[in-house]
Amino acid sequence: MTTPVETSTHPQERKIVTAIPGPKSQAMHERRKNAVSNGVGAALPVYIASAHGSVVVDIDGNQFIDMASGIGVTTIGHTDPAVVSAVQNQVANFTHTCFTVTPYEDYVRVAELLAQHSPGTHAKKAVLVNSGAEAVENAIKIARKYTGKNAVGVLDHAYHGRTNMTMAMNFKNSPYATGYGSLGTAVFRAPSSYPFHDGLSGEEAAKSTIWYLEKQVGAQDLACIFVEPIQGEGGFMVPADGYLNAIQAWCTENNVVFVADEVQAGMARSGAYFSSETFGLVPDLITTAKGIAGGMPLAGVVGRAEIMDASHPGGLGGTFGGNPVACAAAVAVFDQIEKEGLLAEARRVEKVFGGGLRDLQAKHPIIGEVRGKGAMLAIEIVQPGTKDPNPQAVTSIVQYCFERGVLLLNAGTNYNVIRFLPSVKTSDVQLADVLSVLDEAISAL
Ligand code: PLZ
Repeated sequence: MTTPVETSTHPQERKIVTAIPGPKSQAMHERRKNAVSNGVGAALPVYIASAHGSVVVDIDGNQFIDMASGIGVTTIGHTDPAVVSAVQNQVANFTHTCFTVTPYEDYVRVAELLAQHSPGTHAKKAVLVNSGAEAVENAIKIARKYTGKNAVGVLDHAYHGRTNMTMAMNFKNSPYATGYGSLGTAVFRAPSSYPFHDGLSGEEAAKSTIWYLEKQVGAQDLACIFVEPIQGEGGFMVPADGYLNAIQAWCTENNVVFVADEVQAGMARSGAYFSSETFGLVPDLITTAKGIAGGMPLAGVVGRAEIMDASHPGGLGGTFGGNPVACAAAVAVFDQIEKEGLLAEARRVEKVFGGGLRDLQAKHPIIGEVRGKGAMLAIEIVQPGTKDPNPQAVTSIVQYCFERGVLLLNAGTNYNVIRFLPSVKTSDVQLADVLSVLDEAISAL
C-alpha cells in the first residue's frame, strides 16, 4: 500500500534527479513487459508515484510539469482537494448499486449539470457511461433510434475511440484498427476543415463536406454526423469560421442528428464548458468524458430530450455507467469550475501560453502554425519554409522536454503536431518555464 501524499507539500516545479526513465522506472518497465499486453502503448514510460496540481512525481523522485493531463483528463489539476474529499466520502458511503437497479442522487445531479452547462435552452436529458468511446457508441444508438436511419457521417482526421464502431469512425486505420478484423459498418467519411492546409473558408469547406456526404450516402439514410469541434488526436485543428455552423444547419434541414464529440475539447478546457459554445453551436447531442470527473472514469451523452427519449426503457445503460464515486467526483468538478472561475483560467492559459507559442513561432520557422483554444493548444511542426510534416523533429522535441521534466504529447495524422493539455490551473510561472524548455528543445534540433 502506498501512503497518500500530503498535497500541501507536494512540489509544484520540475526537477530531474536521474536519467529519464530512471532506474526504478526501467525496472518496472521490464516487469510490465512480462505482464501487460504489447498492444498497450507507453508514450512516456516513467512510473508515477504521486501527482498534485500540475506536477507528477515518478518512482525515482523526478518531478514533471504535466502538459498532458493523462490526455486531457485532469483539467482542474491532479488531486484537487474538493474532488479527493468527494471521492473519499462517497467510497465510505457506497461504491456501487447499479443505477439501473437501485438509483442514487449524484447520477441525476450530473445529468442536470450537463443539461445546464451545455449550449441551448431547450429541454435536455443525459445518459452516463464509462468511457469516451462508449459515449460515442451510445450517441449512435440514440440517433439511429430517433431518426430510424442507419448511416453515420464522420470527418477526415477524426478520432472517436477503440471499440468496434468507433474504430470504423477513426480517420487512421493504423494503429487503431490494423488487423482487428471487420469493423462497424455504415460509416461514411468526408473532408473536414483544416485551414492551415486547405486554405478554404468555412463556407467552402462545409460545401465540400456536404457534397461528399450527399453523394456517398445521402441525408435520407444518414442518422447522424459526428464532429470534434476542435479535432483532438488528429492535431487540434480549429475549423474555419462558420464551417461547423453550416454543417449543423444542413443537419437540421435534413433530420440528421448533429453530434459534437466533446470528449477531448469539452469540460472547461476551451474556456467554455463545451467548446461548441465558442463556435456558437447548439449540438443535438454532445458526447463527454475525460475531464468531467477529475480522473475518475465517467462519460456521457447529453442532448435534446426528444432525441434522448426516443430510446425505450432498458435500451441504454450498463453495470458501471454513472458509478456513484465517479459521479461524486463530477459534481465536485462542476462545483470547482464555478467556485474557482476555471473558465477564465482556461482563457488565461490561452493568452499566456498561446502568446508564448506565437513568440516561439516568430523565432523558429519549424513552427508552421499555433492553434487551439483555452488550455487545448498545439503547434504544427513543418520542414522550414514548407508545410510538409516534420515528425522526426516532434519526436526529438518531446524527448528533450521529457528528459528535462516536461510531459508533452504528440498528435496529428502525420505525428507532426505537439499538443498541450495542461490543467487550467497551471501557473504563469510554470507555463513560462515550459516555454523556455520548449525554446531550448527547438534550438537544440
Ligand atoms: N472521442 C474526441 O479524444 C479519446 C485516446 C488516446 P476514451 N482520446 C484519447 C488513445 O490512444 O486511446 C477520445 C477522443 C474523442 C472519443 C475518445 C475516446 O475516449 O475514453 O478513450 O474511450
